[in-house]
Amino acid sequence: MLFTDNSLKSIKEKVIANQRLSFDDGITLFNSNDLLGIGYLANIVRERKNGDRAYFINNRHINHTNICINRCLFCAFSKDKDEDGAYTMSVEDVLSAAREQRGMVSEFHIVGGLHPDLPFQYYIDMLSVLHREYPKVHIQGFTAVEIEYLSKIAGLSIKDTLIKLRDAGLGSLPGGGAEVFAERVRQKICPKKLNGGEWLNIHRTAHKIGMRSNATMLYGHIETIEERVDHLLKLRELQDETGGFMAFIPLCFHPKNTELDSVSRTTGSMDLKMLAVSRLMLDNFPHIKAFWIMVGPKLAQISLSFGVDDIDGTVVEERITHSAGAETDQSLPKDELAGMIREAGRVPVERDTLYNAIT
Ligand code: V47
Ligand code: SF4
Repeated sequence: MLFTDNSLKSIKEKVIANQRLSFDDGITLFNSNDLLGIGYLANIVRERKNGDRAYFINNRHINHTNICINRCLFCAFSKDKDEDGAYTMSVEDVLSAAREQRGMVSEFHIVGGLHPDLPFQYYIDMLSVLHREYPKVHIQGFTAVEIEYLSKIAGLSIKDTLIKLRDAGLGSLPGGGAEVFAERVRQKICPKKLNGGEWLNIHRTAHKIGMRSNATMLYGHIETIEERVDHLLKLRELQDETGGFMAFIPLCFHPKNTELDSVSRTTGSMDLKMLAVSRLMLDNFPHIKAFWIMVGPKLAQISLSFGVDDIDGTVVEERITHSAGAETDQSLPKDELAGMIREAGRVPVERDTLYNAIT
């Protein structure tokens, strides 16, 4: 591989020797325009960890309410309680949405806004009825932001909140709500949200009770590359401590219908670089996921040669990115996901939430 950027040479040596990259290496990678060079390096790590396998999951997203007291500036999904388009699904509605799949999925992915009035029991009931009817379907639900809010409503510690939710059927936590950990950024784009340390602590607590989780970063708005690298290193540090993260999912910002609509959409080069640099910096994360709903199926496919080993799943219904102008479909059938992967020269593996292959 011929590198067009000489500054990548020392990083190449570290990657080949399986050595950890530093903060400065992260900055060098983000500053480099040698996309093929970066992708080549990320592919080495990807193949070392996951061979030729590329994962997808047969899942169903359910967003139970869009009413949210936080109103983050980057969010086009949330509404105030009395605003047009505000909705809240009853527990019965959630069950009906789940029944549309007739139990054919292996995961329900449930996230929503911070509703001012719903009691803790609503969440316990939702999990209980889903778990009773579909005991084999893994429920991945509630971002750290929601867990913190639920702990306040329930008057319980984070640990006891997680245990109560787990007893009702919760299997793992999704990676949302992380945004960018830097306080400068949070003050500007999500001032009411829990801070970076609190997000990390909720995942730490989940991992300590044996619950696995994912991590995300929302990029392509006002963050600097230093803030991106700092975010990745904070995740890497927690993963060193607990080993509880499964996948990292960089989420590209969709500005339409948000308070930040003057920001341009991310480009293909930025998305691929973000995915590849994540693979290189997060040496202790087993999986890097390109959420095809956000980056688009075509780029998700190409990313399988740039560090990515997972393209998420069938999804079925997606409101968060589509409220913010995503032009992707809301669902892709299993055989199309598998076909995309095969055409990219990888071996499709249908997985469950915990990355066990479904045969
Ligand atoms: O927390 C909100 C982000 C997240 C926008 O864990 C936006 O496997 C882009 O976390 N443009 C929710 N992003 C989605 C999420 C997720 C998705 C798929 C898989 C997993 C996983 C997690 O979406 C939010 C926020 O960070 N978001 N608004 C927007 N306008
Ligand atoms: Fe609420 Fe989450 Fe949207 Fe922020 S990103 S406004 S917390 S739904």
